[in-house]
Amino acid sequence: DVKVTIDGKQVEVPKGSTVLQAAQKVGVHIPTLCHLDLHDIKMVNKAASCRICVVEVEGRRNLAPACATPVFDGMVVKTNTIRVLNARKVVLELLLSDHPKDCLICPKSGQCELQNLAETFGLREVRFKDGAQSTYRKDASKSIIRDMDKCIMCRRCETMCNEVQTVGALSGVNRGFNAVVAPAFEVNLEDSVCTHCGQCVAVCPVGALTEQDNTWKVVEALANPDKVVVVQTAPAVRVALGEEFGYEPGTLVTGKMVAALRRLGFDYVFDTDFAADLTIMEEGTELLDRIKKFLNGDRDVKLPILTSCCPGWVNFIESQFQDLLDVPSSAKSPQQMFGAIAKSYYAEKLGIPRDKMVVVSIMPCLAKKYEATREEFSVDGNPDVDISISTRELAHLIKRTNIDFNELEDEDFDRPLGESTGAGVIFGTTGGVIEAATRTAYELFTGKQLDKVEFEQLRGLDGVRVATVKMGDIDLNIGIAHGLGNARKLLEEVKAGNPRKLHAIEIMACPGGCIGGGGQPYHHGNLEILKKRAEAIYREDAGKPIRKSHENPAIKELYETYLGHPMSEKAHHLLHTNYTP
Ligand code: HC1
Ligand code: SF4
Repeated sequence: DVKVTIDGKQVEVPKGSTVLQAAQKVGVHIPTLCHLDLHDIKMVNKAASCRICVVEVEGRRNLAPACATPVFDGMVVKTNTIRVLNARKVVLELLLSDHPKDCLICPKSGQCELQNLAETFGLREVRFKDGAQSTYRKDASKSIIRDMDKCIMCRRCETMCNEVQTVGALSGVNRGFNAVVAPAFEVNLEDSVCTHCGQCVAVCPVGALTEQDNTWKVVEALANPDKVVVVQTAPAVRVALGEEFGYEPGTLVTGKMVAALRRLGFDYVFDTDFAADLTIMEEGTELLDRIKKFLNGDRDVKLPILTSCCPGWVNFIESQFQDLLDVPSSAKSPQQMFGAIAKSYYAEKLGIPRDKMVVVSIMPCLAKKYEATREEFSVDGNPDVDISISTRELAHLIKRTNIDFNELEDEDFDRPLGESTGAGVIFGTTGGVIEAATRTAYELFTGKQLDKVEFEQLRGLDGVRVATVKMGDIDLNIGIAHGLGNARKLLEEVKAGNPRKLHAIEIMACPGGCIGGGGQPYHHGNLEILKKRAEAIYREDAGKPIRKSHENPAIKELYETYLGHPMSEKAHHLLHTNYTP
């Protein structure tokens, strides 16, 4: 270890650490714009390009960037001298000289790291304002808006997309003034290999990458007297929405969220968790089906089965592993199962035609926006899910309509499509889908009741996890990956003949699963927040009276009165899909 003094405070850090790491250890905050260290998901953006983190090192003439300067024994660093502050101010002014000044109408306003710094530094004018400004074509996919005029070339998105997600949709092209981060050949994001996962949006410090905002479409639907507007809320929303209203990360706001949705004017407030239970019925049956065939000697059966509820992941396999397209479960995602059931079973119950119903989904995810528009998820041009908005967008809607969220009394979901179990809730965190499936598969396969529904061996935040669950006389080998780079590792294994003999694999595109989705409140680099959201998910599960999908009474009724049984012809038609390159 080496001893360093930072702003008069002594600290010992391992050799090879940077000044920034030493400062963090001793609680001295040094601002960064490009640098981002997401240790838990193995992402470090080391661009060292923005220079906002400069510090003074005793004995050195030039200021040094804290993120890229290694410590040495006896080093004395000052982070807040007038020279440092002046240098940071000039860096900001230079950045702003080539940055639009439309903060008032920028989608990132209030959450922008550049805006925050400009405010902290008390910038009231931009000195270098007469130079040319770079301008780029705006680009919008179904999920994401790229406004490269606002890009500060921090390269966080590139590191996320290439190194964590291994998608390679974004990279730096051109040099100098024309340099920009873009898809290859500068095609539109929609036409690139982008999976819509939204993780680039989650780390962009400015307004260069933001979500397609669908909130006004929701306002319009709610104002239309001819429509019955139904809303579904994804499992991971309730554990993060509170952050937008000042609650500690990990606070469960399920009851307030439901109350707020009623105040907004939705006719029925339902739960994607109901459809998650339904997914387990279909996917779990499919899993057991494949296993039974395998045990009966069928060597063509596709094992491991892959979960299919994450649309970013589906996009990834469709574009990058086209030879594996018959491996995932054919079950639609809960979002889409919900839409299909709402516009058939429930519309029939209400006695209305499907096009009188508008289905809105509240999702932690940006890829859900894209998924909702996929043609196969519509009937005669009428989509099963009409509008998908993110957790952040819901928070905006609630604030826009003067609802005092913090004062709301808890309310409960409507029935029957709001009835769910703990198994549905845990879908929202990595490992949860397969744990939910295991709870049901175990009981259906063995005919025995589980003494303990928690499968701790499937939980945690390691990027790739493998565990074995005893199911009667067979050992069920389960793989879990979250983050597409980790998914790639397991897929390569499957391609290489499945040496670990996995029977089922859960994959989620976003680090952490849906709790870390691209539409969640910004974590601003603090991944402790994801851990707290995951804990909240398991708390919600533990507090549910029913914790296994096959015991959900509304699901049982749906099968008894409408679908028949899992994988029935009707279920197949409404709840299953196939994948296309
Ligand atoms: Fe998810 Fe899912 S868990 S994909 O992460 O299977 O978005 O929350 O709604 O559809 O249920 C997202 C979350 C969500 C689906 C479910
Ligand atoms: Fe890459 Fe995901 Fe961003 Fe697409 S949405 S550019 S895949 S990080």
